[in-house]
Amino acid sequence: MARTRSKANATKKVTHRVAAKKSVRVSARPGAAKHGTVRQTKPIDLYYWSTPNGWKITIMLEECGLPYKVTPVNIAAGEQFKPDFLHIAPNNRMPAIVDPQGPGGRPISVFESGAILQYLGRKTGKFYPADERQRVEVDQWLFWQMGGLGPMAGQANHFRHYAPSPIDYAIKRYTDEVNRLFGVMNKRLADREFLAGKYSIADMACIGWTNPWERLGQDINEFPHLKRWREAIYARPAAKRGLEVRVANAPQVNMHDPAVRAVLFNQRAR
Ligand SMILES: N[C@@H](CCC(=O)N[C@@H](CS)C(=O)NCC(=O)O)C(=O)O
Repeated sequence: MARTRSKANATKKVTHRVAAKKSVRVSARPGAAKHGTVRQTKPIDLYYWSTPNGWKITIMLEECGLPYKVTPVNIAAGEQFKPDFLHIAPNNRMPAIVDPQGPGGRPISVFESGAILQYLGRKTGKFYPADERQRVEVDQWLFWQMGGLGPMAGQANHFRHYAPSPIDYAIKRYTDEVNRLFGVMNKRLADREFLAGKYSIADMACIGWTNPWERLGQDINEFPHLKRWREAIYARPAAKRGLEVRVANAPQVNMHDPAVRAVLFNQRAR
């Protein structure tokens, strides 16, 4: 079982050890350079802050039993703009990973949470089916999250809680859009256990974005299938562990602090 050893100082490297499986299956998709099994002997470096986008990756790493090492990226302190991090993640956003045992046995870095989930899914052959029809099912809901649920929930959260003065139009627009998206998910989950049928990276991408349903102005009880799905994911020990990976001082971030707001909001090209 994975053990999280969090440290008070988020700028230090925090090591989260997971039970490393002896071998990790490499995806058998057509055209893959290498088939068979690889032994993940070196931990994957995860650049992380505990947010819904970060949890996607901790859930997947925990579910796959891959060893990983968490390097906190304190986005409230501007660590996402450090040159070393930008080299890995040019969009100055976490999460990102460096897999020391990438294709051909050489290191590879990946940014964008959806791309990381797909990469780990192909690498392990887990939670991302190789069968094309099943893969399309997963991809649809993964991209639905990346282009819809995540950005809309992010804007709803921003305008509901962080705007310097309330803008009714923006609050209504994004709260309604989250409501619509929750409705889409609820309908989808009415006749299947998970978004793509079987549990997959699409579910991992979405779960964290449904956690703050109250902050997003929603009542989860209006979405019974969504509620049931949330409970099914939280009943998975690995998913729960992934969702519990915290950086010790993250909750202390004061979003009303002008210095934090200057880092996180209204950035322009640099
Ligand atoms: N599309 C990106 C979004 C990542 C993202 O927005 N990360 C946020 C935290 S949830 C971040 O790093 N923010 C830093 C900033 O806004 O400067 C992904 O899915 O990886």
